[in-house]
Amino acid sequence: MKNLTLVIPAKNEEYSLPEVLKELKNFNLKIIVIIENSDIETFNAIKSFDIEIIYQSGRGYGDAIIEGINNVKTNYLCIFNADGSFDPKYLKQMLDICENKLDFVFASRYLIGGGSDDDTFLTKLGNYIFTKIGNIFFLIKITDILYNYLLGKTNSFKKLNLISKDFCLCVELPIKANRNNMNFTDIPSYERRRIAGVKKVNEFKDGLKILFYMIKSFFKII
Ligand SMILES: Nc1nc2c(ncn2[C@@H]2O[C@H](COP(=O)(O)OP(=O)(O)O)[C@@H](O)[C@H]2O)c(=O)[nH]1
Ligand SMILES: [Mg+2]
Repeated sequence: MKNLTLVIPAKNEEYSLPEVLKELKNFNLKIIVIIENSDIETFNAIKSFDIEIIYQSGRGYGDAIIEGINNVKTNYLCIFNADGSFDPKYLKQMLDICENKLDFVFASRYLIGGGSDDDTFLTKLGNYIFTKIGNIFFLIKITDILYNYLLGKTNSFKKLNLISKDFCLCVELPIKANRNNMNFTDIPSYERRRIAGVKKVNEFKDGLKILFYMIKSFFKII
């Protein structure tokens, strides 16, 4: 998969990310990891791997992904997590489905054949609600709006002009893809438990931010 780059935002992932990178060694693809410059532990844990490490100039999950996307040189890229929850066995299938036909392929935990060992009651509920809002108010035909495990054409990602520095990026992306009449689909995917460390998403704070983002976006204030 020489034409694919993984964009991996990472924050305090010194225990998980080396395991993730070891697993990815068999896949023959390019990897960009984006970290804050204060995150010395993660840097030290991954500096011996054959990857590109970028220090983000801003802060936040979305900010890291945007900086990563801007540095991709291959035709395809995939947003990938540093915590071990994304299974790379889906990458080839996602690339095959996407190549020459679609702008994006989203992985979904909620299609038959998918699932999760990492979902809590709250994240599952939140995801259900936000996915439904996406389906009903934005006519987005995907089944797992917050997972943000997606592969697509690098040019299509760049065309979206993403601006969210935080977890709102997860909804900004499909909303803008739909508004730009881009073509996408989703496939079932199983989410594994994170290897170590703690989740960075705060169900309430980030959930509210995402809700406000969707309301503003619906009324085209953003
Ligand atoms: N660079 C950077 N990475 C982040 C930030 N917040 C989360 N991440 C990374 O984004 C990915 C998803 O975050 P995670 O805590 O696992 O949230 P989840 O989506 O609920 O599983 C992980 O690889 C995190 O290390 C951030 O502020 N900056
Ligand atoms: Mg995670």
